[in-house]
Amino acid sequence: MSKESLANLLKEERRFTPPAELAAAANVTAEAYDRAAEDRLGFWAAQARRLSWDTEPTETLDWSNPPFAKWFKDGKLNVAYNCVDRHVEAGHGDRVAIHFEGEPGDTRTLTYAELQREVAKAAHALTELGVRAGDRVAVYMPMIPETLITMLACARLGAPHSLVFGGFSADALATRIQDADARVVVTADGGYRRGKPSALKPAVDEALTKPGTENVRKVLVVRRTGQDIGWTEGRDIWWHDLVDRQPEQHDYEVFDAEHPLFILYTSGTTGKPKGILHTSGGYLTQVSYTHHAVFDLKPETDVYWCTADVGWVTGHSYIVYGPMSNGATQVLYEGTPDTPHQGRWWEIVEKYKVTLLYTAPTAIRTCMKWGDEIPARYDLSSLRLLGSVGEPINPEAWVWYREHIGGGRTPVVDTWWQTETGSIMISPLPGVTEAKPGSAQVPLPGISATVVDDEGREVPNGSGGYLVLTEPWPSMLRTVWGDDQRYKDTYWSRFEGRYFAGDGAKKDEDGDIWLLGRVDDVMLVSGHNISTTEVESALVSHPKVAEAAVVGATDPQTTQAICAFVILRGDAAEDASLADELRAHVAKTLGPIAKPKRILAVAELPKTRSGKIMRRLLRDVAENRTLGDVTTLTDSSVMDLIQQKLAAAPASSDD
Ligand code: 6R9
Repeated sequence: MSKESLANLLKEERRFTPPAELAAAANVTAEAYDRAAEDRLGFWAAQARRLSWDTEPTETLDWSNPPFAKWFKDGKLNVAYNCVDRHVEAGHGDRVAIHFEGEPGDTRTLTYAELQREVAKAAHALTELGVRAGDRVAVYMPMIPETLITMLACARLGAPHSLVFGGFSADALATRIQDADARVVVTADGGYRRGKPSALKPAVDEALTKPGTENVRKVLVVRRTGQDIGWTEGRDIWWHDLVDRQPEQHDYEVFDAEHPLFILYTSGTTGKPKGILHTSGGYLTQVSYTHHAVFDLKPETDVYWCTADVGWVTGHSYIVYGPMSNGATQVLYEGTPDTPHQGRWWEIVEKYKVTLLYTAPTAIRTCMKWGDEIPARYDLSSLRLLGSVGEPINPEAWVWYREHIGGGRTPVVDTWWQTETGSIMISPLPGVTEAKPGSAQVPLPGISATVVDDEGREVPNGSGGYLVLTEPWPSMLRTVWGDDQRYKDTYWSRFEGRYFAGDGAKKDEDGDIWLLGRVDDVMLVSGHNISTTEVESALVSHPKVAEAAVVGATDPQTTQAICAFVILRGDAAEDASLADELRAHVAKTLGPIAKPKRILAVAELPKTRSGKIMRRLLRDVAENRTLGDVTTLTDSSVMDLIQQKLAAAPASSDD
């Protein structure tokens, strides 16, 4: 699928210039691109000065042993000091760090001074449990302040944390504990989700019966829900018994810039999960800079809210380390967007007067499905900037987000990055870039990215291929935990000397980058490569469709046949002509070759907790296979419903 289809998607030529007021006061202006292009390393050395170093680095990058990078290697710092204490020392102790909103409606406010005391106590507590610099701490928690406090306490001690999503099973947790050889687990009895307590501790108990987890000496447990839990004497300790009695001051140690900060596992499609390793100085420099640049944060006046789960990399970089290194005031919400009603998020925006909102396309499309009238009931006029992350945001959802959430005023920044990149890499700058809905557009200042063909040649504007990063960047992963070879093989062997992201992408006529989804998801139909993202975008541009997931199912005639699963908008009926109508719409938008062979209206799509559609599972159902691993799914009953529906629906016969 080529130029014409992309041109079709772009044909409305919707462009949005930055609001004049925002542009005039923007943290970062167009000059940054030039400065970084002239002297990339000098640019990053300047950004490193955003941080407080105990020993200033003199060397910016050591790339003598690629792909193993060392950034700011002779610099020394403490990450937690940078995220908390220094703001208090600068006189901002009374500034709110966290407005916590529990799902049941309980609230808690923590200023930076209070946070400093809580982190100090937690650091003493972990030390009492035997945690030393270098020891790994597994964290299996709900979205509550203690989770952030634990992460910062680990950072303070130089003990890398490894967060595991609360939604993961005991097996998934055990695998991650084993791989990182964690010594302590921090958890809670449970958290609130969808209006009820959802247990966490039983999964920890089960995980710790599995071989390879014997080195876990202690389990620290926050009481959140008060539900009954099992207890292992000598191993389990209540947070309130241990942490509350600790001193409120803690002297921090300084660590090398390359000291490990955290491990975060990505599941990938095959093989055991990869432990992505991030280190301290380079990571903190880039998350701090990108948060400042992309969200235009004004710490004195903005109220920032990132809706991601803290167990996802977005939570690490844009709830904890980026915003807190910048002294932000932010909202932390525990629960789901529709508990107790579908306006909960907008109620929170109104209540805290949120100015900057960062969320995922899947959430935006879900709100589109629920209907425009829900956000319309709330005062969202405090918002001045919206962000998106996690999947390509189709132009229709982008425009809806700007209109119905951003009141038609706010810029929308579509931010492309990965667990592996640590920070945002490709994104508009809100005060600079003329925005194009659906495109992440340009690499940030100091970042070098392009699109190449199979042979690694840079493609001309108007063509597609593979996204690569051509120069090392400060917050890049340093390796796969315990597996340097896998690090090289996965990311640095496909194209010599360049980082292979695994995403398909196109450059449009202006050279702006459009992300097209994972390379593994590209479909082959009668000799044509068709990206799932493009067909999904075409479907969502039809007024009846809120969300779509497309997969290629094996087909004797065409190699693969396009199979589409769609969620309809609130008021759209599923009638007999729907499939034909949608097929005709895709044929018109993208061309007849992209017409889905089967279209199925479903109530929900299988998604991970970070909101990514699990196309692998949809491929399994479309090909009548038993389902692969479903442990990372938010709600596993979704797949049963889809299977039943598919079994009842006749396949379309023409084409
Ligand atoms: C931050 C995060 C990474 C993958 C990435 C890509 C997809 C993320 C995107 C996007 C298009 C965007 N992705 N942001 N695709 N446009 N703005 O999501 O990390 O969970 O590791 O996923 O997500 O496919 O390669 P992670």
